Amino acid sequence: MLLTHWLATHCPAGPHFEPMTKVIAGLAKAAVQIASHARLNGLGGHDYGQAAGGQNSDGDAQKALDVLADQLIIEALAGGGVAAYFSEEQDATILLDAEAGLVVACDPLDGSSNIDTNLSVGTIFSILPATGDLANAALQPGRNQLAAGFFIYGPQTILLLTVGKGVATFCLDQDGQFQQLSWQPQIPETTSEFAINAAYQRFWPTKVQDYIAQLLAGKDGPRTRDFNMRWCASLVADAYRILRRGGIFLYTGDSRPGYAEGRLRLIYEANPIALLVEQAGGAASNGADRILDLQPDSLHQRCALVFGSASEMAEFTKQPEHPAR
Ligand code: AFP
Repeated sequence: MLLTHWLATHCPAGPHFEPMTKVIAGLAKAAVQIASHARLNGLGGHDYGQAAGGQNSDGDAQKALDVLADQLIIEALAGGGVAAYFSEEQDATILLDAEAGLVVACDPLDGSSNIDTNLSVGTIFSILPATGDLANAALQPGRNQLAAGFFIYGPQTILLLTVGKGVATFCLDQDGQFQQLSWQPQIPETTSEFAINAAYQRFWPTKVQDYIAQLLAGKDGPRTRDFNMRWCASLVADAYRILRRGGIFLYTGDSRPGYAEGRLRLIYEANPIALLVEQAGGAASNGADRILDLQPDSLHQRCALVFGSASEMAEFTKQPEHPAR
């Protein structure tokens, strides 16, 4: 089934039906263009991994494809249905159609430090109901999301999408069309695989230190089995793997300056990933509280993000907190 047909037959009926089908189709159109630029990076004099000269809201140097992806999405959303657009690459709200009923929050190109290493990158999106104060309409808890998903640009370009009734997946075919896959993600309840950037171990809270030490102890330790580790430094790639075969992903706060709340952003990274993960039977928290219940205070605020297989999430959550040693 083509994405357009799936949208027409699966988006919830009601006032948001028509704009939601238009918005998701618009995001897919932008994703086809982003995928093409990523795939052809280095040809025609283009180097999309190079610094674009600007900085994003957090002071991260913007890559050329960060900026291009953001512009392609804005152009696609200007087609209608969206009152306001919020982006990792934009300091302020982009007001579009004040009469429209939806707002969209995006990380236009997640994992951009991987562009010139030919690793998977992606576009993460969250669709929320527009509220009266459009400038702050993204400041809603993630449980309000009407739809969410991400495109991953890797060996395949795949869309993972939820409109609140499970997760559907679509693969970009050779004709530039998203075709539905039979895969409907259900995260395995248990796992023996974890994802964390171990380079920062000395900065982790003691709860994370103790938990990871137990996993590393393997079958000789309290978990009585060996664990494997993966870290893609691309949230969409780690999330895709976990949605496919289970696992637990951890990016919590740590003692590095500026990392008290970790690295990932609540509104346009943690919330959409958390909705997909819960819709696929997993769990997502900030280490203590459900991500989707967190009330954002500002557009670019960071939050600790732990997600994955439900039983492993319970194992991490019950790990006692200790004062810093
Ligand atoms: P970039 O977009 O700057 O590459 O950051 C990617 C990311 O936000 C997320 O996709 C990764 O999970 C995380 O950062 C990797 O962070 P570390 O570089 O600290 O491992």
